[in-house]
Amino acid sequence: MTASIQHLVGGAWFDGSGDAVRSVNPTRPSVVVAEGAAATVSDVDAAVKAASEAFAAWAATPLHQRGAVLLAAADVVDRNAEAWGLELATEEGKTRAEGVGEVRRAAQILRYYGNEGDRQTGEIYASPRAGEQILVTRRPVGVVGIITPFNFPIAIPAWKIAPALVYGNAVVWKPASTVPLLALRLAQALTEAGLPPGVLNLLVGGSALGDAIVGHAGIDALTFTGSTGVGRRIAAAAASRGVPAQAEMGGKNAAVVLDDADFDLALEQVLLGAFRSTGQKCTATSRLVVTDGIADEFLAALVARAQALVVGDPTDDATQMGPVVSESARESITAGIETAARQGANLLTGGAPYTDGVRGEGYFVAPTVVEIGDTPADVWTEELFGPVVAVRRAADPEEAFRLAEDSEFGLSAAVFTQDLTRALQAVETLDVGVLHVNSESAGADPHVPFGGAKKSGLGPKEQGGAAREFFTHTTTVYLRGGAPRA
Ligand code: UN1
Repeated sequence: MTASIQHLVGGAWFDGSGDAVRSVNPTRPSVVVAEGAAATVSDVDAAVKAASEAFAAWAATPLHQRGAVLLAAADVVDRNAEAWGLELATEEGKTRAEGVGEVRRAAQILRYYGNEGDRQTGEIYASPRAGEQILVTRRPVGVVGIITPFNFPIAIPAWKIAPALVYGNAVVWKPASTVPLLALRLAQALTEAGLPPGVLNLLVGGSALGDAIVGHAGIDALTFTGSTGVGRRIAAAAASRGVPAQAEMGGKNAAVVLDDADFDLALEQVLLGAFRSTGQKCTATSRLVVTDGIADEFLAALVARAQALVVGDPTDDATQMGPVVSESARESITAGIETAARQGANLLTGGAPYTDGVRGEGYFVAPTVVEIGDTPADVWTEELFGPVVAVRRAADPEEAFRLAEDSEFGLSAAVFTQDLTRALQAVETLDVGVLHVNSESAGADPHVPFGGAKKSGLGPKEQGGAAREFFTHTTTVYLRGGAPRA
């Protein structure tokens, strides 16, 4: 059954009056998953107005009470995890198990921030002056514009919206129009949990709608996850209006496998990092550096495992990798592989289109491993956002770390070694926001900072206590009394 896409402003759901929006099942593109009409620029005005009007009362609501709404929403999300996880797999293309896992992760994030009332909310400093204390308190920033990508259609929204709300902000949210269904579900969960009208407003539509939010004078802060180009544009627009922006952007994450690594563990984790979610994670392993002593054996095993992956309908439980999200994604990934071949890369596996059954019909790309040498190759530097890993060999660990660092991005990395000295060297050498020692490059926990170094991110990190830096600002309070009354 096709779901209908609606928008939420001021607590009321309504049909859009803009261009048609439709999401299709990337496994069977003739099947429409959700459809409706986009929200319009005038809906943005209405949403910002509703958010501004709701803001003061929400900000004045006790933190524990705001948190209680998130905790109730977490229960709704958990209760629906199986059904919504299946919808997610159907609309986005990751496997059902990953879809259900992502929905549960969203619940976990809501729960983490739901408990914020039980944590420290400010600081107190000694004053150099007698009779004075210095307090640092926190206030919400106001109306936050939130723009989220297709690849984690409920977890990424949860990790932006939950802290925004718990710290007392109001939200205008635009999810990716290619995958809107889980956005509707999350907004429904928060509404059912008792979030007051206007505190969260949801508008579905394309980039014009995003631009209208980004440029709106009533938006006090902007947070975005998605492509590097768009992230930079949003940050520039925010700077020109004098409002803070947080942008989580590209990655070209390396896994470094050293000679002494636990071979089977490294193999399994590189495979997961490269091909889970069909490689469509900003934290996916898209580069592999392997030292000469095990390179032949490791690459042969990786190719064999990649070829053995069960690629197909993500709602079939035997499937290990589903399609990419859209036809244009498939085209750009395929073009990237062709460019790699033209630039002299050695295609170890993948690269050929599927022609059989559902894989011929849907937006499938085979797990692809390409080895490159010393000559420049775009596949080494540019994010393809698909199941493609570019490999280079290194003579020793120093060269391996140098190659891992050979990127303008610095989101995540994984290092496989059993040598403590090498692990410590990686911690000291690799300039990344997230470093995994003996586990895959992807993954995030709600209670710890998430985000990139170098050109992968702008603004404060996300999740955990770090999120507070973006969704609040501090007031330094110099607190003195007077002489006691006689
Ligand atoms: C993860 O690695 O589980 O867009 C999360 C992305 C990241 C989230 C990755 N912001 O892929």
